[in-house]
Amino acid sequence: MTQVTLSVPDISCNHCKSSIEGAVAPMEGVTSAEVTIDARTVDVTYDDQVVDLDAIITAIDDQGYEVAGTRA
Ligand SMILES: [Cu+2]
Repeated sequence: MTQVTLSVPDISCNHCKSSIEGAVAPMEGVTSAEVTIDARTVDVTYDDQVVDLDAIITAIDDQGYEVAGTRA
């Protein structure tokens, strides 16, 4: 399993949280997706044999949120 923390500066409220979690969590290969509103981050755990990070970033992008970067 791969764990990544994505920085998404436009996260501001519970709506953002549910939009992003609702888009990423159901993806094939994603084990968990959790938005921390205060930190404006998305913690994602995924199987990189099944889904790649670009696809996860695209899914967040499709919800209208730009991923500014990753944190280790
Ligand atoms: Cu919001």
